[in-house]
Amino acid sequence: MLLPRHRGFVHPVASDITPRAVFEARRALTLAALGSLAAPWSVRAQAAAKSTPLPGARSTVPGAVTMDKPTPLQDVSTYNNFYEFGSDKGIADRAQALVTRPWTVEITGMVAKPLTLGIDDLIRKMTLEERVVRHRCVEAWSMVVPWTGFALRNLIALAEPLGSAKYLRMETFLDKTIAPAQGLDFGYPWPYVEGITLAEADNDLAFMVTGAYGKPLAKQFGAPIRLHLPWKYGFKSIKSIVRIELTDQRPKSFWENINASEYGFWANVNPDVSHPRWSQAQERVLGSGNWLSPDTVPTQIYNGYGEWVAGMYQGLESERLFV
Ligand SMILES: Nc1nc2c(c(=O)[nH]1)N[C@H]1C(S)=C(S)[C@@H](COP(=O)(O)O)O[C@H]1N2
Ligand SMILES: [Mo]
Repeated sequence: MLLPRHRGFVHPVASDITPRAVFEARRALTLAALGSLAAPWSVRAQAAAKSTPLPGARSTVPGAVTMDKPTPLQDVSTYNNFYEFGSDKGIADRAQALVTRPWTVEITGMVAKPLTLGIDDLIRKMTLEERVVRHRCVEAWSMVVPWTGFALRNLIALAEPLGSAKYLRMETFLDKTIAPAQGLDFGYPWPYVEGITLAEADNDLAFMVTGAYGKPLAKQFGAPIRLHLPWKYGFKSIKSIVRIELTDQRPKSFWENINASEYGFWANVNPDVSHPRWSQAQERVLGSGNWLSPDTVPTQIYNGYGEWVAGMYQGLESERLFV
């Protein structure tokens, strides 16, 4: 991955952080607004608004849903990594070629009940919640996004993993008529693949995303369904997923196949472990700043989510846990 040209960054300062009361009122409004969208989204969203606690302190992940101010949609939706549509950040237009219906997600491998679900049936099965979380790209930029979706574990549970399963291997679509870059020979091992341990998939913070900013997921964000792992570098958060395989073999990811020395399996965020080509100590926060003098904030270990995730790595200190 190349260090991106950065445009428009600003870092949140104390006055930008939304007071809790305002934040909670806004969340309530957002969930109410979700209910007015088209089916099946609205069916679930209305149910979610009625039956699930509002995010924030009352979420299934107490305290983890941040009160950070979301990065403006305009910035997040025009600066994307989605290599299927090219290696530049301006892929949003090209990504509109993605055909998201019909779309199926297969859960296979070491499971008692292999499943293939149409995306709308899948979304109807799940209870949606909204989470405002930070995203830290390995290229040292970050953003705050209000995602809608559900805990990954709730999806995996439907397939009843066998005791022998240790990892999840996830795959993106493969179709060069939609994503011409997949037909070009740059030595990229398409389709995009990512992997995590079953323990990581079971973590409260491992989130499957089907919406953002109160709307169904825009194509450039990885519609119709993508992963978000807020404590890991962004490349682990695979977009436009079609297959999840449970396995006892550690999956080799797309980026690990391209350059294992730069992109390891664990890839947890750590300001003290530099990427071989740049420091990870600071991050440029996507926003409304001036690209000539981008504002930066210090990067936090596990992207600030250590309280929820650090325990998973106890006893694994001999592994290369960061980048
Ligand atoms: N299929 C696929 N998933 C992907 C990528 C990609 O190129 N292809 N890029 C990753 C990287 S490097 C990042 S930072 C995030 C970017 O997500 P965003 O464009 O929604 O910000 O998606 C990740 N998921
Ligand atoms: Mo990234």
